[in-house]
Amino acid sequence: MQNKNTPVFTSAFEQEVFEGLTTFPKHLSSKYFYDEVGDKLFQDIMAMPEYYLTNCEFDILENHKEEIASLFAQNGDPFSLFELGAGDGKKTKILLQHLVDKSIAFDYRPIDISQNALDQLEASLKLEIPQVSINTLQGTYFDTLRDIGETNGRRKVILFLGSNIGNLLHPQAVEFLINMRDAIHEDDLIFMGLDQKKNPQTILDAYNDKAGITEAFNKNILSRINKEMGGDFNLDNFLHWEVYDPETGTAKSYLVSKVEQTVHIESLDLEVRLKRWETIHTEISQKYDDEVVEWLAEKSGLQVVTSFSDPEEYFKNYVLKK
Ligand code: AVJ
Repeated sequence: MQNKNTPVFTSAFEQEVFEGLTTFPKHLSSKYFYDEVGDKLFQDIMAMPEYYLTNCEFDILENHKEEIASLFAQNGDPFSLFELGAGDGKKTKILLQHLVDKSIAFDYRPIDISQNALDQLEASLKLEIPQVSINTLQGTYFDTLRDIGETNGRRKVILFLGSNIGNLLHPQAVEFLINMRDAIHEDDLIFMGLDQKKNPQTILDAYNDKAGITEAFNKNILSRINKEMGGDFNLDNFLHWEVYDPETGTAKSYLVSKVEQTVHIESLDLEVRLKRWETIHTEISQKYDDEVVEWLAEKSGLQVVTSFSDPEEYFKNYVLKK
């Protein structure tokens, strides 16, 4: 398949770029959207009116914080609040503030792939809610789940907000949930936000904003290849294209080549040829309903304890345990 010798990769990112661009159909992983520029673009996305997910989850946390906090606190033993993919922590701060106000004993352990995001989160928390004891951990979900599993002592609550698991296909999501299950004990909880199936137009609009922020976010992976691997992608030669399949609940993002082109990536010693209208698949954003969540939980050896929703049921936060 490969028309070049496989180069020596200096990172997983390089290896995945090489593999994704030397296969058919081409693909790149959305986990590489997030450098400093990508983090900022995602914050801009969360602030867009079309991207309802953030506001819905914010409202759910705001409206149900009492109930959520007492679920987390259980019998009052101190617990560790882990958060996978913490990002800017904007929504989490509602819970953190409430836990502090209720004098509930906990420490906060946000995890993110982006050290930049963690630094910003830690700095802002020191200013806004200085009572919170915070320990950041940089890494991928898979690495850090192992670390969580090896952390002994306090009861654990793992936050996984923002429908972040939606970037995974169901089999990978199950694998991931099994890893989560292995990282927790009987009394521990998982609190997971999952975007719900709804009017397909609403979903499409959330991933296809007129201002082009999502387009810039999607194309940031090409910018990163340009910057970090000496690529010469011309971003104007690509269209951002979003599709949503209401049957499967899967939203998919593509970069579509508007022209026949050859791209050179220096550090991979790679020439990438793209035909006119050829696609690079970059992201899935899976949408769920209660039945699918029950099924995922069951496949992963987890139980759904309860869930919280906004009035329109656009978004739900599920509480899971072993
Ligand atoms: C951060 C994975 C939840 O899929 O909705 C936003 C990322 N992509 N707009 C999502 C994203 C395009 C987002 N997640």
